[in-house]
Amino acid sequence: MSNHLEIIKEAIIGGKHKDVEELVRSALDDGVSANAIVNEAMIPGMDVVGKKFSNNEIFVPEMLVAAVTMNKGLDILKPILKQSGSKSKGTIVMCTVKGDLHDIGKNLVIMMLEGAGFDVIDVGVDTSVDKLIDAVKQIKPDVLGLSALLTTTLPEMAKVIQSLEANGMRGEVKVMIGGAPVDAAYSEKIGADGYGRDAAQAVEVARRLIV
Ligand code: B12
Repeated sequence: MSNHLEIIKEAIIGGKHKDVEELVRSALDDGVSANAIVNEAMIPGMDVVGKKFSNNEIFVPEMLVAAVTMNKGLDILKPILKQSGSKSKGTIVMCTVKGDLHDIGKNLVIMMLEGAGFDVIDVGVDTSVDKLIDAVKQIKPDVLGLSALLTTTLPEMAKVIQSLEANGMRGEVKVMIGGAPVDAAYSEKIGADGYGRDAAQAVEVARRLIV
């Protein structure tokens, strides 16, 4: 079993986007859980990619092909992780904030939230404050989830909260934030309602916020 996980991790690191679907299917066929594939192979693989990028061992094209590989693998796992048929536990609007194109973490959070029975509306990446205000007005979600991976896009999270306040909407929706540069202190500083370190914590935070 651990052999499957090691091979999938290496496929992410090496950007083997043509092989990943078959590798994931083969692991599932041999009884490896979708959760293990995500948490013990794919995410650790992306961590290695990040470290290599930081050390100038790889560059944006390699990072991109690793991301494509990750997303192809996730596409296969999505229906398995998604819970069906149960009553919705609440509605969540999710996005990556303006200026930020990273969506792997957001997509994982969405998969886990859906798996836990929430209805999730994905408004995409590079999402402007105005688009989010419109989405909250129209969809009336219980929770607005914001993802950011760049230190330069973090301030967008504060802008969203300020704009909700300015529009008299802050009381209508809880705001949950996450992404690699985000932490609990930042969440408190900008007045968010919750912060999750990973997709599993995102589910815990959403459960706590929707009572
Ligand atoms: C893949 C990747 C890319 C891909 C993105 C493809 C895609 N479709 O997402 C591409 C190649 C496009 C890319 C581009 C860039 N990237 Co990039 N990228 C990465 C990389 C390697 C992995 C990110 C990732 O997917 N991680 C895996 C997921 C599962 O983890 P995650 O996103 O953190 O999400 C988890 C948690 O944070 C949490 N979470 C996430 N969102 C939310 C939301 C909520 C509400 C909650 C509760 C939780 C939560 O749960 C998730 C699941 O567990 C990281 C390095 C790293 N290790 O983080 C760099 C990294 C983020 N990138 C970086 C940089 C610099 C860039 C570029 C500026 C490079 C360039 N010179 O062009 C551009 C910026 C483009 C843009 N405008 O967004 C830097 C950021 C540095 C910084 N401090 O700001 C990093 C850290 C690399 C580095 N070490 O320097 N990147």
